[in-house]
Amino acid sequence: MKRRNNDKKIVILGSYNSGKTTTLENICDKKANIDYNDTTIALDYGNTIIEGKKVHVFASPGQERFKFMREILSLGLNGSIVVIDSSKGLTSTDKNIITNLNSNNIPYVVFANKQDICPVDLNHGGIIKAPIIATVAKEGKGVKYGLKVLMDLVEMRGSKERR
Ligand SMILES: Nc1nc2c(ncn2[C@@H]2O[C@H](COP(=O)(O)OP(=O)(O)OP(=O)(O)O)[C@@H](O)[C@H]2O)c(=O)[nH]1
Ligand SMILES: [Mg+2]
Repeated sequence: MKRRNNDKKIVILGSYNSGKTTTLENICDKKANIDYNDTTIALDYGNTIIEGKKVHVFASPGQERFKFMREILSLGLNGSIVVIDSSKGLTSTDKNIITNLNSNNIPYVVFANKQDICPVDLNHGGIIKAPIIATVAKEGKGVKYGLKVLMDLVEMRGSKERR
């Protein structure tokens, strides 16, 4: 990956099977996956251009045994999308991820995914300190809008830091 100064790095996190790979596939123009039997075992990568800026998007594996990949992929990130399976709610993995993002002050959005099988329940006990966006990743619903919301947060962070 060629990363220029203005390029942004976004990492998609969340529990096993929540829809991270599907989300990446719906927001990126170019993409590659490393998976086995349809579950991500290393990473997914894709990129897209938003308002003239290149955005590199990585999706982590959800299985707990690949937690180390989540940590490697998160190095130097500008922002994160946490994809939750709304039919399961917030898992302990999701809670750990969100707590980490909160304490490191990283811009993020939460995708309440699989709204087609479970209509929105946005009351997640108050730990989410970020916009929650209803998505149906497999139909591409809400995902591009959600990325745009995240990129606005990332931009706001950048302009605060430049002040
Ligand atoms: N009903 C429904 N199914 C979805 C949606 N998004 C993804 N899926 C399905 O959920 C399953 C898992 O999707 P993936 O995108 O592979 O999930 P993942 O989070 O990358 O999974 P891991 O990499 O194994 O953690 C697949 O069968 C998808 O087709 C959605 O919005 N609605
Ligand atoms: Mg995956």
